[in-house]
Amino acid sequence: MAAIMAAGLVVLALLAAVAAPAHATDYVVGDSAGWASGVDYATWASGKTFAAGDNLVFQYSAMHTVAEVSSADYSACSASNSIQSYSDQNTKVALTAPGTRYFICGAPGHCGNGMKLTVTVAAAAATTTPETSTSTPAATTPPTTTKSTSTSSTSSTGAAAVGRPGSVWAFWPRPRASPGSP
Ligand SMILES: [Cu+2]
Repeated sequence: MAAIMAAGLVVLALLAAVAAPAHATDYVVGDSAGWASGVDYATWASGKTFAAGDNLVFQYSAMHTVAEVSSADYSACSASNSIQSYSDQNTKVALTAPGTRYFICGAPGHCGNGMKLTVTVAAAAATTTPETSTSTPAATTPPTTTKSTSTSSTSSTGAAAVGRPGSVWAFWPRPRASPGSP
């Protein structure tokens, strides 16, 4: 009886694992090891794809903290200018936007011993960025009297290009040779 129930739980867990990745994913940093000393977080993050909308979950004991820092402070293991710092031992950090995030432990010496994590957040999977190339005309002539400088500079370069005969046709795509010849 107990074995049957256990098997049923395994099946449910497998179904949940398969169904999960469509939406936001909570990544427990370090998996079962959590946020602790002696874990290689570069290896932990290497096989994962973090997308905007996912979350990092830091689970740690009272001897550790989580500090989100800049790239420079990440390299220097400095938590004194942290962007955000947490010590509640169960911290969920939302990866809201694409980019690179840097986390270190604020306890003295821990970051230097490898307790640091950087993740690269990709754009959300089904994001269709609209083509909003605002091509506003730049012909906003200023009302002041400084328009003579701009017109003279453009006219001089334009005259140089026009002055070379055949310069336009030099870049015209020539017709290919007869098809079939190698
Ligand atoms: Cu620590």
